[in-house]
Amino acid sequence: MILNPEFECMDRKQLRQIQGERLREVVRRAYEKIPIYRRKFEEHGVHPDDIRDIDDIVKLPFTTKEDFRTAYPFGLFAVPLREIVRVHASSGTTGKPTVVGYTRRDVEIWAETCARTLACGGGTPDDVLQVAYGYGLFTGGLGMHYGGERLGAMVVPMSGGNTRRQIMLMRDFGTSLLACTPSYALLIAEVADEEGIDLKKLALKTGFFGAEPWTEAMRAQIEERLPLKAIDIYGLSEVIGPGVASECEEQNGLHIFEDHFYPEIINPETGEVLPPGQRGELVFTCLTKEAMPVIRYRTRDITLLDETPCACGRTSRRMARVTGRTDDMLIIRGVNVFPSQIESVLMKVEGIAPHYVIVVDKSGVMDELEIKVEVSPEVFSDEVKKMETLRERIAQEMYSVLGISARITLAEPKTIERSMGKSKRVIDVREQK
Ligand code: DLL
Repeated sequence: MILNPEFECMDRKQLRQIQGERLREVVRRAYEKIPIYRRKFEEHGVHPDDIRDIDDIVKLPFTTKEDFRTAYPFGLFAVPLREIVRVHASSGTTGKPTVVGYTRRDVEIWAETCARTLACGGGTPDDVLQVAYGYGLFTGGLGMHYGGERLGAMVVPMSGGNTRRQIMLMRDFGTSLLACTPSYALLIAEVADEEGIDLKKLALKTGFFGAEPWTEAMRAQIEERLPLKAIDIYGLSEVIGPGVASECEEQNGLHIFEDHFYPEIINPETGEVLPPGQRGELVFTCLTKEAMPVIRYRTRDITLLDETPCACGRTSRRMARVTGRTDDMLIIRGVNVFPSQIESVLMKVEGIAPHYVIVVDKSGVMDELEIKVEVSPEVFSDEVKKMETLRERIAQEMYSVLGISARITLAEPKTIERSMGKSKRVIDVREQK
């Protein structure tokens, strides 16, 4: 089911025209209402009159996380506070959170793009949607909640955690759609195993997983263990929350809801816009947001854009699975290492569970990489030799992919901390030294 075929399947020439009109309007509003934008435009030597169509977007300066910090808490709002009906905030790892605001119309648009997400993955009004993303300042819970209601599904607002209860209600209510982080989906599978509940007997049909990076290998595990169709969904608070892009049932790239969010891919070092198919940093412009019209926001997420047609009939460009962030790349002994590379190696090794932590430390001047990974209960054994062989196999595979050696530590089943929301898998101790 396509929720809004008029826009989701729009002829691309017509779509570009609408994007141009919306850009003109949003740029003017930002310039007139938000002093930070006016100053940035002036410093960059660009005026709203210079923006005629969507191609002119490259004339505009980028917005960064730093701008949100400067504007804390409400300096990026384009409307008076009395028109704001909701705020959310993302927990900054350092310092103040990033605050985002919505007018009534923004909330309506957001509900629609989240409903499009659900429909994109196969959701219908007949479904029961269990929302196990956190409710609160995080956008995941309330975003998918409103999306579910807008679709007409029956929404079960569980929030994250309380896993046994999640499973009980999943069974009793006939949950068919599950929305949570991919790491939490795996914890649900694990707890169901412990409780002796066969998830295969439940009504689960589709999972809407996002808010953190995951891999194809992890998708395969989730689809087998839950079992359901695992759909990758993407979004970020600065742009709106979830509901920015979603895979369809083809599971071949995430359709961007381009009539609201205009994507570009840039070279993160030079800021130059890259052609379709090239990997780089994803940049978004909100074309319709009233409260916080974010222009050319640098997400730091790394992906590429695919312009080829999709069998589902939607005409929007698709973004590839996010493989990492420009700021999550670890430099270890001079070698660039992405956590997603480590995860894909681990997922291929039989006998280990999808729970791991990456610890980077320094011993003297040398960087040290340690990967702690859990062994699955079936394979875990007291036989030192068996465990040693497994450890060596992982170390070898890791070396062949990363090009540097890593210390592999095998952990006993269920000893690595589980996450109910976004998981934190990288601990860089060097930062604290
Ligand atoms: O995580 C919004 C969201 C909620 C998306 C629920 C999907 C589902 P933030 O807390 O602002 O917003 O974090 C945004 O999370 O820049 C990415 O780095 C990461 N991220 C989100 N979705 C994905 C995904 C929400 N599907 C940041 N794959 C983004 C990889 C993702 N990373």
